[in-house]
Amino acid sequence: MIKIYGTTLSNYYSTAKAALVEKGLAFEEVSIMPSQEPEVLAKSPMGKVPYIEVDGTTLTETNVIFDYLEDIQPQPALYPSDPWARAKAKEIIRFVELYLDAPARRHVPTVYFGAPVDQAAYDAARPLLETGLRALKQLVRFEPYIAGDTFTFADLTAYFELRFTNLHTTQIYDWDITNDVPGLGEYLQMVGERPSVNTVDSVMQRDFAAFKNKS
Ligand SMILES: N[C@@H](CCC(=O)N[C@@H](CS)C(=O)NCC(=O)O)C(=O)O
Repeated sequence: MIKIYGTTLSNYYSTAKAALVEKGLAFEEVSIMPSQEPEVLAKSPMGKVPYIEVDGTTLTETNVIFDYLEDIQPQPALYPSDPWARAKAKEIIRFVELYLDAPARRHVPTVYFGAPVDQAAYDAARPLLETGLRALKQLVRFEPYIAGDTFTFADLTAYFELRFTNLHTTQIYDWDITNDVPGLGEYLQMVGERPSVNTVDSVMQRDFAAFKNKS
């Protein structure tokens, strides 16, 4: 059985977990925080979560995990079969990760752990996020899904990573990014109602609230 390692506080962990749920694959969750400790690095070379373990070996990077899941369990398909449409879905995934999640992530110490706002991050991340949103606006389809008329891994990525981005922009800049991309707010609401996403997100929200209460 596939084991998925990480924490329910992680948006990427939630993305990969929702992909397993969508695929109808049996899996076991192992709770672990990202870390640079040797035991974690031995399984996840960057110390990040999520990673999955199959037959004693591990695989990292959420979009690589997507590809593996699609190969071992082709149905229900979570990528379009047409090569161009598939590549366009992957393009959205890449943009969300590199140009939105990554700059927003600079504020994790503040948003997750209550550290003071980092002025260098404050100044650097905002223009990057503005550029990322402008770029994303060119790619999104909302027909009704982000990459077209079928639900794909790009929707899982968009839901968890853009909500993560918005949590950070709202708290740090008082900036709701759903106002910048027409249709984004309604789209996120629709995806959030999907059973796989709703189930995984509810756990993430519950655990995040408990984590914030404790810290
Ligand atoms: N590119 C990675 C990103 C995963 C990631 O950034 N995970 C966060 C938790 S949401 C993490 O492990 N952060 C700790 C770190 O960056 O050292 C993926 O696609 O899985």
